[in-house]
Amino acid sequence: MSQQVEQFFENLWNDYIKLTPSAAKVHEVLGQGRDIINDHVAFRTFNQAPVRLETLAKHFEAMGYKACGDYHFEAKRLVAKHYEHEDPTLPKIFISELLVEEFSPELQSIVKELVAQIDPAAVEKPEFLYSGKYWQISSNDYERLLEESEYAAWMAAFGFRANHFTVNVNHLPDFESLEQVNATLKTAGFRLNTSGGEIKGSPEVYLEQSSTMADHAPVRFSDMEKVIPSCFYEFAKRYEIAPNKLYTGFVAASADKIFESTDARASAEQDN
Ligand code: OOG
Ligand code: NI
Repeated sequence: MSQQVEQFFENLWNDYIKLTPSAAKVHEVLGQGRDIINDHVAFRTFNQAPVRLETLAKHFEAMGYKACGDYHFEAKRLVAKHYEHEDPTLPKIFISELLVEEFSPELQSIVKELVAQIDPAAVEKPEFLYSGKYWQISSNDYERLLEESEYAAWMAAFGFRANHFTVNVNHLPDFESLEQVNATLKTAGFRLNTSGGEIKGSPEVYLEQSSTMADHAPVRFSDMEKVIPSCFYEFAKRYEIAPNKLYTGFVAASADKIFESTDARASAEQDN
């Protein structure tokens, strides 16, 4: 791995843990001092120039990543792609984008106003991928987005950065199963995303996934500060699709539920 690529992932991680302090605790609890290998990192964006999925992906293609899978989430009005690198120590990359034109004119106009504030030259630098947001947004507009799309509201509040990292459970020496990982996390006080069940997927689809509910972080809106869900940690166990060959793709039905890890309304339901 080149030093530049290594530095990129280190910067991405450092930005992520600022908003996700529990990530350090996840490493402590699951790694017990040993390095954790990440299966993938996920990014979110809008399908609007200059920040379309394909434009952001160019940074990964320049690092040697190749486009591998396409996904569509009809109810959430999102599409996604995943990228893989031939260096097995590098995480896969999952990038989704919101299909803005499928929402109300009001949502479209709020989002377009945000995106218009981005200098297209900024997007051309790899640092863009952990540079946060380029706009001011009122708490009212945030709430308005939240009514239609939790994803749009998250993007408006946090901008461009890793949405989550994902522990590669196959590489955790002390854990045989995802159940065991989940039980250890719950004992340590973590709250897991239970949408679609604690474990999404199965050996039959060659991938099992779980995730924490997002941490909470203070966000400065133009009129006030609010504490809202920020980023989460995911856990993935992969199964062999052929002898000695693990499945490397994603599972749309499972991913659909993982998106809800930043949804405070889903977590409020869990509390009831
Ligand atoms: C992405 C959710 C999907 C996965 O691994 O299936 C996902 C997101 O929440 O932005 O990460
Ligand atoms: Ni993920």
